[in-house]
Amino acid sequence: MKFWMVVSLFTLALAKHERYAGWRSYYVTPATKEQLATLGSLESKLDVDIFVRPRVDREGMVLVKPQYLNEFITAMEEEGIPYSLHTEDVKARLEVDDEQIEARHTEFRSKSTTEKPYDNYVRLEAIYNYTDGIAAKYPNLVTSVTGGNSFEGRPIKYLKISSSNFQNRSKSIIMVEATIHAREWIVPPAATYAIHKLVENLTDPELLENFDWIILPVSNPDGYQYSHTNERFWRKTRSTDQSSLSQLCPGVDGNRNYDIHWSTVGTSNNPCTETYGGSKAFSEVETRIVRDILNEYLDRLTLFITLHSYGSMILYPWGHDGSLSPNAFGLHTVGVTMAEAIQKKSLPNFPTYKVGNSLLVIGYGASGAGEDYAHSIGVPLAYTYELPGLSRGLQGFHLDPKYVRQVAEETWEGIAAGAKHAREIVNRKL
Ligand code: 0X9
Ligand code: ZN
Repeated sequence: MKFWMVVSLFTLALAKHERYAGWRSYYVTPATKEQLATLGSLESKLDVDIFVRPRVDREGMVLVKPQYLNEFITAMEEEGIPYSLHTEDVKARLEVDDEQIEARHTEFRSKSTTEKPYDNYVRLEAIYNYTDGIAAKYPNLVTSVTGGNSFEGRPIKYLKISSSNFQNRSKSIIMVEATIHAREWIVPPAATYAIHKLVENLTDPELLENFDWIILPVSNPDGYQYSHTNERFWRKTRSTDQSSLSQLCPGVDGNRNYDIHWSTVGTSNNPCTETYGGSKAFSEVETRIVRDILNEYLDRLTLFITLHSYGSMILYPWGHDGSLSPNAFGLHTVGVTMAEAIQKKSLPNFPTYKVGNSLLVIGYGASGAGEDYAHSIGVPLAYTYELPGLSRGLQGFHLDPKYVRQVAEETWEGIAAGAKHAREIVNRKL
């Protein structure tokens, strides 16, 4: 009995990434606008998953399904698009990634130290156990709030952290929202580490004296769970609506679903694409919950950060057309302050952060994004962080779990520096 249980667990583990059998990933670096457009067209033509969107002369990374491999290579060759193999066997690579995660769990177990959600890639349950535990242990400092339930009925929980129970109206509020994109697994560790630094290991009292905090570690719990159990590269929510196509292709890109130039740029109205913006703005309960928090605390919110990966970037509005908001000076200076703080703590083999307007820095326009929405309703400082991740030399689809803590720690430096500088900027009413 025991033997068969072990065998079936083993088979289950092997079957987990079966859908990625034969998949390959490629680096692509279009040299012209035309080549970039060709690559873009492959998204629908060959169902290519553009994992990192390339731009002219800037490398991207794409996932190609086995049935389209030949056509993909032919297209690259015929168009003369520079490309090179990133991963020959995506399924095997994912199995290695899993082994690394498991080995790290084992390492903690053997040391009899409790593994925290910022020490490794962890499941939703571990994140909620941690945040529930924090709220129970520090009732005078922390309140856990369930903003509502996800499409599949999972609670969407956030922590309110305050030394004055959110009653001192002279304090600025800082909000950190994370994991609207399911596959960006480095993101929840950064959010939970921020909680740790504010509650369990406060080294800078000013951060609670002058600020109240809202931290939402997983805004898309359904997608996050699904990326662990079924499809590692799942990005969207898991919702369906009445349309038959949506039944076939569930999910909406939460970062195209906010009511800010909704459904205009860098998004699609086809539910089967990764950037489907939904049937209408805020069609998703997950983005509605973030919207409601933002609106509830708007009068005191000075800084909103939405955590994503990857690319080592700090991005600010407007992401749909690359224009600058009247607060561009504040956005840029605080952005640079945050990046500098991160950089100070970074590792030599990590990429250097870039700071700037979303469209200009990431190289593509996208409407309906969280950071733009927050800024549009009046949050003076609103950013997307793209945390470090895969790049040449840092192989795999996620960073080795041994780097999780590093990313969490350096990201916290950015958030803390941002909070402090935000206060100065906003007080000066720039
Ligand atoms: O495309 C996105 O949603 C973000 N990148 S990701 O790789 N995490 O998917 C970037 C969003 C940038 N912000 C705006 N366009 N406003
Ligand atoms: Zn993202």
